[in-house]
Amino acid sequence: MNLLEFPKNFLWGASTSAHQVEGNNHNDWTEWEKKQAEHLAADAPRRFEKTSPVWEQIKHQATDKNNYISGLACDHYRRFEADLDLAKQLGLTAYRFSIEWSRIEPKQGQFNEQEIEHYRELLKAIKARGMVPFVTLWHWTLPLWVSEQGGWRNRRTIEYFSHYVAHVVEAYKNDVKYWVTTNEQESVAGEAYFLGHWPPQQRSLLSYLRVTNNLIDAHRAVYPIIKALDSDAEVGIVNGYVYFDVEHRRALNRLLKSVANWWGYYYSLGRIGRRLDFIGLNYYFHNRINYWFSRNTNEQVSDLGWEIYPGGIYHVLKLLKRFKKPIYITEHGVADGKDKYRAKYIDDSLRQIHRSISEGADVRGYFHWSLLDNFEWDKGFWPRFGLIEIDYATQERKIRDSALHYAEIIKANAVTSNDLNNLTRRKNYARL
Ligand code: IFM
Repeated sequence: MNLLEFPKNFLWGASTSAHQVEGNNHNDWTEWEKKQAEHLAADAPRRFEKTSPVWEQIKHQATDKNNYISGLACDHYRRFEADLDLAKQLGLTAYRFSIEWSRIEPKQGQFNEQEIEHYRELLKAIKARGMVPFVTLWHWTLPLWVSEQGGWRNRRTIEYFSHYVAHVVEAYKNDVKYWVTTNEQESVAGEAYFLGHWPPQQRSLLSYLRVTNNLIDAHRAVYPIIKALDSDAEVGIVNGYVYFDVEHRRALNRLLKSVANWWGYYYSLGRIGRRLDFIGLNYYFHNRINYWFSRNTNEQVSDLGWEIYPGGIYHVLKLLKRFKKPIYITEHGVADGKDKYRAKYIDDSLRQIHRSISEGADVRGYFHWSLLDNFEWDKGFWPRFGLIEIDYATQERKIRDSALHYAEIIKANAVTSNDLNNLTRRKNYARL
Protein backbone atom coordinates (compact mmCIF):
# COMPACT_ATOMS: atom_id res chain seq x y z
CA MET A 1 0.00 0.00 0.00
CA ASN A 2 1.35 3.41 -0.94
CA LEU A 3 1.96 5.97 1.73
CA LEU A 4 1.45 9.68 1.19
CA GLU A 5 3.98 11.30 3.44
CA PHE A 6 3.59 14.72 5.01
CA PRO A 7 6.43 17.21 5.29
CA LYS A 8 8.95 16.80 8.08
CA ASN A 9 7.88 18.83 11.14
CA PHE A 10 4.25 18.89 10.00
CA LEU A 11 2.19 19.61 13.12
CA TRP A 12 -0.45 17.09 14.13
CA GLY A 13 -2.88 18.53 16.59
CA ALA A 14 -6.37 18.92 17.93
CA SER A 15 -8.31 22.04 18.91
CA THR A 16 -10.66 23.13 21.64
CA SER A 17 -12.07 26.46 22.81
CA ALA A 18 -12.38 27.69 26.37
CA HIS A 19 -16.13 28.12 26.60
CA GLN A 20 -16.82 24.76 24.99
CA VAL A 21 -14.68 22.66 27.32
CA GLU A 22 -13.55 24.48 30.46
CA GLY A 23 -16.72 24.69 32.52
CA ASN A 24 -17.85 27.35 34.99
CA ASN A 25 -17.36 30.34 32.77
CA HIS A 26 -19.19 33.59 33.26
CA ASN A 27 -19.55 35.59 30.07
CA ASP A 28 -22.14 36.85 27.56
CA TRP A 29 -22.87 33.31 26.38
CA THR A 30 -23.51 31.89 29.86
CA GLU A 31 -26.05 34.65 30.49
CA TRP A 32 -27.68 34.09 27.12
CA GLU A 33 -27.84 30.31 27.69
CA LYS A 34 -29.77 30.79 30.91
CA LYS A 35 -32.33 32.97 29.15
CA GLN A 36 -32.61 30.86 26.01
CA ALA A 37 -32.35 27.24 27.20
CA GLU A 38 -36.06 26.65 27.43
CA HIS A 39 -36.76 28.17 24.06
CA LEU A 40 -33.90 26.26 22.39
CA ALA A 41 -35.21 22.98 23.82
CA ALA A 42 -38.74 23.67 22.60
CA ASP A 43 -37.45 24.69 19.18
CA ALA A 44 -35.26 21.58 18.74
CA PRO A 45 -37.78 19.53 16.67
CA ARG A 46 -38.11 22.39 14.20
CA ARG A 47 -34.35 22.77 13.93
CA PHE A 48 -33.18 19.15 13.92
CA GLU A 49 -35.96 16.63 13.26
CA LYS A 50 -35.74 16.88 9.47
CA THR A 51 -32.02 17.55 9.15
CA SER A 52 -30.39 15.25 11.68
CA PRO A 53 -30.17 11.59 10.67
CA VAL A 54 -29.88 10.66 14.36
CA TRP A 55 -32.91 12.61 15.56
CA GLU A 56 -34.53 9.53 17.13
CA GLN A 57 -31.44 8.92 19.25
CA ILE A 58 -30.84 12.51 20.28
CA LYS A 59 -34.34 13.92 20.60
CA HIS A 60 -34.52 13.26 24.32
CA GLN A 61 -31.35 15.26 24.93
CA ALA A 62 -32.06 17.92 22.31
CA THR A 63 -35.45 18.73 23.83
CA ASP A 64 -34.06 18.97 27.37
CA LYS A 65 -33.24 22.50 28.44
CA ASN A 66 -30.14 21.37 30.35
CA ASN A 67 -28.57 20.47 27.02
CA TYR A 68 -28.25 24.19 26.31
CA ILE A 69 -26.46 25.25 29.50
CA SER A 70 -22.67 25.02 29.17
CA GLY A 71 -22.27 24.58 32.98
CA LEU A 72 -19.38 22.31 33.85
CA ALA A 73 -18.86 21.38 30.17
CA CYS A 74 -15.94 18.89 30.11
CA ASP A 75 -14.43 20.29 33.30
CA HIS A 76 -11.29 20.72 31.24
CA TYR A 77 -10.35 23.68 33.44
CA ARG A 78 -9.55 21.22 36.23
CA ARG A 79 -8.83 18.11 34.17
CA PHE A 80 -6.49 19.56 31.56
CA GLU A 81 -3.48 17.53 32.76
CA ALA A 82 -5.33 14.24 32.28
CA ASP A 83 -6.75 15.41 28.93
CA LEU A 84 -3.29 16.33 27.72
CA ASP A 85 -2.05 12.92 28.79
CA LEU A 86 -4.61 11.42 26.43
CA ALA A 87 -3.54 13.82 23.69
CA LYS A 88 0.04 12.73 24.17
CA GLN A 89 -1.00 9.09 24.15
CA LEU A 90 -2.42 9.74 20.68
CA GLY A 91 0.90 11.23 19.65
CA LEU A 92 -0.36 14.78 19.07
CA THR A 93 2.44 17.25 18.53
CA ALA A 94 0.34 20.41 18.92
CA TYR A 95 -2.65 21.61 20.90
CA ARG A 96 -4.84 24.57 20.02
CA PHE A 97 -6.88 26.13 22.81
CA SER A 98 -8.34 29.54 23.57
CA ILE A 99 -7.93 31.91 26.45
CA GLU A 100 -11.15 33.07 28.07
CA TRP A 101 -11.11 36.86 28.12
CA SER A 102 -13.78 36.97 30.84
CA ARG A 103 -11.50 35.02 33.19
CA ILE A 104 -8.45 37.16 32.54
CA GLU A 105 -10.25 40.52 32.70
CA PRO A 106 -13.57 39.99 34.49
CA LYS A 107 -13.90 43.73 35.10
CA GLN A 108 -12.63 46.44 32.84
CA GLY A 109 -8.92 47.00 33.47
CA GLN A 110 -8.78 44.46 36.34
CA PHE A 111 -6.67 41.48 35.47
CA ASN A 112 -7.02 38.31 37.48
CA GLU A 113 -3.59 36.96 38.45
CA GLN A 114 -4.93 33.58 39.46
CA GLU A 115 -6.45 33.04 36.04
CA ILE A 116 -3.28 34.23 34.34
CA GLU A 117 -1.47 31.61 36.38
CA HIS A 118 -3.99 28.99 35.31
CA TYR A 119 -3.16 29.39 31.62
CA ARG A 120 0.53 29.50 32.48
CA GLU A 121 0.08 26.06 34.06
CA LEU A 122 -1.80 24.89 30.98
CA LEU A 123 1.02 26.08 28.72
CA LYS A 124 3.56 24.38 30.95
CA ALA A 125 1.60 21.14 30.76
CA ILE A 126 1.41 21.32 26.95
CA LYS A 127 5.15 21.91 26.68
CA ALA A 128 5.97 19.19 29.22
CA ARG A 129 4.28 16.74 26.85
CA GLY A 130 6.34 17.92 23.91
CA MET A 131 3.45 19.68 22.18
CA VAL A 132 3.40 23.07 20.48
CA PRO A 133 0.72 25.43 21.81
CA PHE A 134 -1.46 27.37 19.38
CA VAL A 135 -3.25 30.03 21.38
CA THR A 136 -6.49 31.65 20.27
CA LEU A 137 -7.05 35.03 21.90
CA TRP A 138 -10.75 35.28 21.16
CA HIS A 139 -13.08 32.38 20.47
CA TRP A 140 -16.52 34.02 20.54
CA THR A 141 -17.24 34.80 24.20
CA LEU A 142 -17.08 38.27 25.73
CA PRO A 143 -16.72 39.47 29.30
CA LEU A 144 -20.03 40.90 30.47
CA TRP A 145 -18.62 44.42 30.75
CA VAL A 146 -17.74 44.30 27.05
CA SER A 147 -21.07 42.91 25.87
CA GLU A 148 -22.92 45.43 28.06
CA GLN A 149 -21.21 48.18 26.09
CA GLY A 150 -22.38 46.77 22.76
CA GLY A 151 -19.81 44.02 22.13
CA TRP A 152 -18.28 44.05 18.66
CA ARG A 153 -20.81 46.58 17.42
CA ASN A 154 -19.00 49.10 19.55
CA ARG A 155 -15.78 50.37 17.98
CA ARG A 156 -14.24 50.79 21.44
CA THR A 157 -14.20 47.02 21.80
CA ILE A 158 -11.16 47.09 19.51
CA GLU A 159 -9.38 49.18 22.12
CA TYR A 160 -10.52 46.92 24.95
CA PHE A 161 -9.43 43.85 23.02
CA SER A 162 -6.02 45.39 22.28
CA HIS A 163 -5.50 46.08 25.97
CA TYR A 164 -6.38 42.50 26.91
CA VAL A 165 -4.18 41.07 24.15
CA ALA A 166 -1.20 43.17 25.19
CA HIS A 167 -1.58 41.91 28.76
CA VAL A 168 -1.87 38.28 27.73
CA VAL A 169 0.98 38.35 25.25
CA GLU A 170 3.24 40.06 27.78
CA ALA A 171 2.41 37.29 30.26
CA TYR A 172 2.99 34.34 27.94
CA LYS A 173 5.33 35.56 25.22
CA ASN A 174 8.14 33.27 26.37
CA ASP A 175 5.90 30.23 26.12
CA VAL A 176 3.92 30.90 22.97
CA LYS A 177 5.03 31.33 19.39
CA TYR A 178 1.74 30.91 17.52
CA TRP A 179 -1.06 33.37 18.26
CA VAL A 180 -4.47 33.27 16.66
CA THR A 181 -6.13 36.65 17.09
CA THR A 182 -9.74 35.62 16.50
CA ASN A 183 -11.67 32.52 15.51
CA GLU A 184 -14.18 32.51 12.64
CA GLN A 185 -15.15 36.16 12.67
CA GLU A 186 -17.57 35.46 9.84
CA SER A 187 -19.55 32.92 11.90
CA VAL A 188 -20.08 35.37 14.72
CA ALA A 189 -20.97 38.29 12.48
CA GLY A 190 -23.35 36.11 10.47
CA GLU A 191 -25.01 34.10 13.24
CA ALA A 192 -25.22 36.83 15.85
CA TYR A 193 -25.88 39.95 13.78
CA PHE A 194 -27.33 38.82 10.44
CA LEU A 195 -29.32 35.66 11.17
CA GLY A 196 -29.95 36.61 14.79
CA HIS A 197 -29.34 33.13 16.20
CA TRP A 198 -26.54 33.86 18.67
CA PRO A 199 -26.14 36.50 21.32
CA PRO A 200 -26.96 39.35 21.10
CA GLN A 201 -29.46 38.10 18.46
CA GLN A 202 -29.68 41.13 16.26
CA ARG A 203 -30.87 40.95 12.71
CA SER A 204 -29.52 43.92 10.92
CA LEU A 205 -27.45 44.28 7.79
CA LEU A 206 -25.88 47.40 9.20
CA SER A 207 -24.82 45.67 12.43
CA TYR A 208 -23.53 42.72 10.43
CA LEU A 209 -21.33 44.93 8.28
CA ARG A 210 -20.19 46.99 11.21
CA VAL A 211 -19.25 43.91 13.29
CA THR A 212 -17.49 42.34 10.30
CA ASN A 213 -15.35 45.43 9.90
CA ASN A 214 -14.71 45.93 13.60
CA LEU A 215 -13.50 42.35 13.90
CA ILE A 216 -11.17 42.72 10.95
CA ASP A 217 -9.88 45.94 12.46
CA ALA A 218 -9.40 44.19 15.80
CA HIS A 219 -7.05 41.75 14.11
CA ARG A 220 -5.28 44.62 12.35
CA ALA A 221 -4.93 46.47 15.65
CA VAL A 222 -3.43 43.64 17.70
CA TYR A 223 -1.04 42.32 15.05
CA PRO A 224 1.56 45.07 15.57
CA ILE A 225 1.03 44.96 19.35
CA ILE A 226 1.94 41.27 19.46
CA LYS A 227 4.89 41.74 17.12
CA ALA A 228 6.20 44.65 19.21
CA LEU A 229 6.12 42.46 22.31
CA ASP A 230 7.71 39.50 20.57
CA SER A 231 9.15 39.94 17.11
CA ASP A 232 9.49 36.14 16.74
CA ALA A 233 5.79 35.56 17.30
CA GLU A 234 3.75 34.15 14.42
CA VAL A 235 0.37 35.84 14.30
CA GLY A 236 -2.52 34.48 12.29
CA ILE A 237 -6.25 34.69 11.90
CA VAL A 238 -8.56 31.69 11.76
CA ASN A 239 -11.59 31.79 9.51
CA GLY A 240 -14.03 29.18 8.32
CA TYR A 241 -13.80 28.78 4.56
CA VAL A 242 -16.55 27.26 2.47
CA TYR A 243 -16.01 25.50 -0.83
CA PHE A 244 -18.51 27.08 -3.21
CA ASP A 245 -18.96 25.02 -6.31
CA VAL A 246 -21.39 25.33 -9.20
CA GLU A 247 -23.75 22.66 -10.44
CA HIS A 248 -23.85 24.02 -14.00
CA ARG A 249 -21.45 26.57 -15.38
CA ARG A 250 -24.21 29.06 -16.10
CA ALA A 251 -23.44 32.76 -15.86
CA LEU A 252 -25.63 33.32 -12.79
CA ASN A 253 -24.04 30.41 -10.93
CA ARG A 254 -20.57 31.65 -11.70
CA LEU A 255 -21.48 35.14 -10.64
CA LEU A 256 -22.87 33.90 -7.31
CA LYS A 257 -19.72 31.86 -6.77
CA SER A 258 -17.48 34.87 -7.48
CA VAL A 259 -19.42 37.07 -5.09
CA ALA A 260 -19.36 34.41 -2.35
CA ASN A 261 -15.63 33.85 -2.80
CA TRP A 262 -14.92 37.56 -2.82
CA TRP A 263 -16.81 38.06 0.44
CA GLY A 264 -15.61 34.86 2.09
CA TYR A 265 -11.93 34.96 1.11
CA TYR A 266 -10.74 38.17 -0.53
CA TYR A 267 -12.51 40.85 1.46
CA SER A 268 -11.21 39.93 4.91
CA LEU A 269 -7.76 38.68 3.89
CA GLY A 270 -7.39 41.62 1.53
CA ARG A 271 -8.09 44.12 4.29
CA ILE A 272 -5.74 42.32 6.63
CA GLY A 273 -3.04 42.44 3.99
CA ARG A 274 0.47 42.15 5.35
CA ARG A 275 -0.57 42.01 8.99
CA LEU A 276 -0.60 38.25 8.86
CA ASP A 277 2.02 35.52 9.30
CA PHE A 278 -0.21 32.52 8.67
CA ILE A 279 -3.73 31.65 7.66
CA GLY A 280 -5.78 29.36 9.89
CA LEU A 281 -8.30 27.36 7.90
CA ASN A 282 -11.39 25.78 9.45
CA TYR A 283 -13.17 23.58 6.96
CA TYR A 284 -16.67 22.26 7.48
CA PHE A 285 -18.81 23.23 4.49
CA HIS A 286 -19.30 22.62 0.84
CA ASN A 287 -21.99 24.77 -0.77
CA ARG A 288 -23.20 23.87 -4.25
CA ILE A 289 -24.75 26.68 -6.25
CA ASN A 290 -27.51 26.14 -8.78
CA TYR A 291 -29.31 29.42 -9.32
CA TRP A 292 -29.02 29.82 -5.56
CA PHE A 293 -26.93 28.49 -2.69
CA SER A 294 -27.07 25.20 -0.73
CA ARG A 295 -28.14 22.89 -3.55
CA ASN A 296 -26.03 20.07 -2.08
CA THR A 297 -26.82 16.45 -2.80
CA ASN A 298 -26.09 15.54 0.83
CA GLU A 299 -25.27 11.93 -0.02
CA GLN A 300 -23.60 11.55 3.33
CA VAL A 301 -24.28 13.85 6.25
CA SER A 302 -23.08 14.22 9.82
CA ASP A 303 -25.30 14.01 12.91
CA LEU A 304 -25.94 17.73 12.43
CA GLY A 305 -27.07 17.13 8.85
CA TRP A 306 -23.98 18.84 7.44
CA GLU A 307 -22.75 17.28 4.21
CA ILE A 308 -19.56 15.25 4.56
CA TYR A 309 -17.53 16.45 1.61
CA PRO A 310 -13.77 15.95 1.92
CA GLY A 311 -13.11 17.00 -1.67
CA GLY A 312 -13.86 20.62 -0.77
CA ILE A 313 -10.77 21.23 1.31
CA TYR A 314 -8.59 20.83 -1.78
CA HIS A 315 -10.40 23.68 -3.52
CA VAL A 316 -10.30 25.89 -0.45
CA LEU A 317 -6.54 25.37 -0.25
CA LYS A 318 -6.20 26.15 -3.92
CA LEU A 319 -7.80 29.54 -3.32
CA LEU A 320 -5.88 30.26 -0.12
CA LYS A 321 -2.57 29.35 -1.77
CA ARG A 322 -2.86 32.62 -3.72
CA PHE A 323 -2.27 34.61 -0.55
CA LYS A 324 1.24 33.14 -0.30
CA LYS A 325 1.19 32.53 3.44
CA PRO A 326 1.79 29.39 5.47
CA ILE A 327 -1.51 27.65 6.17
CA TYR A 328 -2.55 25.61 9.18
CA ILE A 329 -5.74 23.58 9.10
CA THR A 330 -6.87 24.83 12.50
CA GLU A 331 -10.18 22.92 12.55
CA HIS A 332 -11.63 20.03 10.64
CA GLY A 333 -14.07 17.55 12.08
CA VAL A 334 -17.48 15.98 12.08
CA ALA A 335 -20.36 15.57 14.52
CA ASP A 336 -20.48 11.78 14.65
CA GLY A 337 -21.64 10.28 17.94
CA LYS A 338 -21.32 6.69 16.70
CA ASP A 339 -17.86 7.30 15.24
CA LYS A 340 -19.06 5.92 11.89
CA TYR A 341 -17.51 8.50 9.57
CA ARG A 342 -14.72 10.23 11.46
CA ALA A 343 -11.75 7.97 10.59
CA LYS A 344 -12.58 7.88 6.91
CA TYR A 345 -13.28 11.60 6.82
CA ILE A 346 -9.86 12.29 8.34
CA ASP A 347 -8.24 9.96 5.80
CA ASP A 348 -10.06 11.35 2.79
CA SER A 349 -9.41 14.94 3.79
CA LEU A 350 -5.75 14.31 4.50
CA ARG A 351 -5.36 12.86 1.00
CA GLN A 352 -6.82 16.07 -0.36
CA ILE A 353 -4.52 18.12 1.83
CA HIS A 354 -1.56 16.04 0.71
CA ARG A 355 -2.54 16.64 -2.89
CA SER A 356 -2.67 20.40 -2.24
CA ILE A 357 0.77 20.31 -0.66
CA SER A 358 2.17 18.42 -3.63
CA GLU A 359 0.76 21.22 -5.82
CA GLY A 360 2.51 23.90 -3.80
CA ALA A 361 0.20 24.84 -0.92
CA ASP A 362 2.32 25.62 2.13
CA VAL A 363 0.26 23.63 4.64
CA ARG A 364 2.18 23.17 7.88
CA GLY A 365 -0.21 21.46 10.22
CA TYR A 366 -3.56 19.83 10.81
CA PHE A 367 -5.66 20.24 13.96
CA HIS A 368 -8.68 18.03 14.35
CA TRP A 369 -11.82 19.56 15.81
CA SER A 370 -12.01 18.55 18.48
CA LEU A 371 -9.86 16.85 21.08
CA LEU A 372 -12.95 16.34 23.25
CA ASP A 373 -16.68 16.17 22.77
CA ASN A 374 -17.84 19.60 23.86
CA PHE A 375 -20.53 22.25 24.11
CA GLU A 376 -21.60 23.07 20.57
CA TRP A 377 -22.96 26.58 21.24
CA ASP A 378 -26.68 26.99 20.48
CA LYS A 379 -26.94 23.26 19.75
CA GLY A 380 -25.69 22.26 23.17
CA PHE A 381 -24.03 19.01 24.10
CA TRP A 382 -25.66 16.48 21.81
CA PRO A 383 -23.40 16.95 18.74
CA ARG A 384 -20.25 14.90 19.31
CA PHE A 385 -17.11 16.23 17.64
CA GLY A 386 -14.49 14.65 19.90
CA LEU A 387 -11.60 12.33 19.22
CA ILE A 388 -12.30 11.58 22.86
CA GLU A 389 -15.80 10.80 24.02
CA ILE A 390 -17.09 12.45 27.19
CA ASP A 391 -19.65 10.95 29.49
CA TYR A 392 -21.03 14.21 30.90
CA ALA A 393 -22.66 12.49 33.86
CA THR A 394 -19.38 11.08 35.17
CA GLN A 395 -16.82 13.14 33.23
CA GLU A 396 -15.29 9.85 32.13
CA ARG A 397 -13.14 10.03 28.99
CA LYS A 398 -12.99 7.33 26.31
CA ILE A 399 -10.69 7.38 23.31
CA ARG A 400 -12.68 6.75 20.12
CA ASP A 401 -11.48 4.26 17.49
CA SER A 402 -11.13 7.09 14.99
CA ALA A 403 -8.68 8.74 17.37
CA LEU A 404 -6.58 5.58 17.37
CA HIS A 405 -6.66 5.71 13.60
CA TYR A 406 -5.53 9.33 13.70
CA ALA A 407 -2.74 8.26 16.08
CA GLU A 408 -1.49 5.80 13.45
CA ILE A 409 -1.41 8.54 10.84
CA ILE A 410 0.55 10.76 13.20
CA LYS A 411 3.02 8.00 13.95
CA ALA A 412 3.60 7.34 10.26
CA ASN A 413 3.47 11.06 9.38
CA ALA A 414 1.54 9.72 6.42
CA VAL A 415 -1.81 8.57 5.19
CA THR A 416 -2.38 5.62 2.91
CA SER A 417 -3.13 6.41 -0.70
CA ASN A 418 -6.54 6.06 -2.25
CA ASP A 419 -9.19 3.51 -1.67
CA LEU A 420 -10.92 3.88 -5.02
CA ASN A 421 -13.92 1.77 -4.18
CA ASN A 422 -15.63 4.57 -2.42
CA LEU A 423 -18.41 5.99 -4.54
CA THR A 424 -18.76 9.35 -2.85
CA ARG A 425 -15.07 9.98 -3.06
CA ARG A 426 -14.83 8.83 -6.63
CA LYS A 427 -17.46 11.42 -7.42
CA ASN A 428 -15.55 14.06 -5.51
CA TYR A 429 -12.41 13.25 -7.42
CA ALA A 430 -14.30 13.38 -10.70
CA ARG A 431 -15.20 16.96 -9.90
CA LEU A 432 -11.69 18.12 -9.08
O1 IFM B 1 -17.60 24.11 17.62
C1 IFM B 1 -17.31 24.96 16.58
C2 IFM B 1 -16.11 25.83 16.92
O2 IFM B 1 -16.32 26.58 18.07
C3 IFM B 1 -15.80 26.79 15.79
N1 IFM B 1 -15.73 26.11 14.52
C4 IFM B 1 -16.79 25.20 14.18
C5 IFM B 1 -16.99 24.20 15.30
C6 IFM B 1 -18.08 23.20 14.92
O3 IFM B 1 -19.28 23.86 14.68
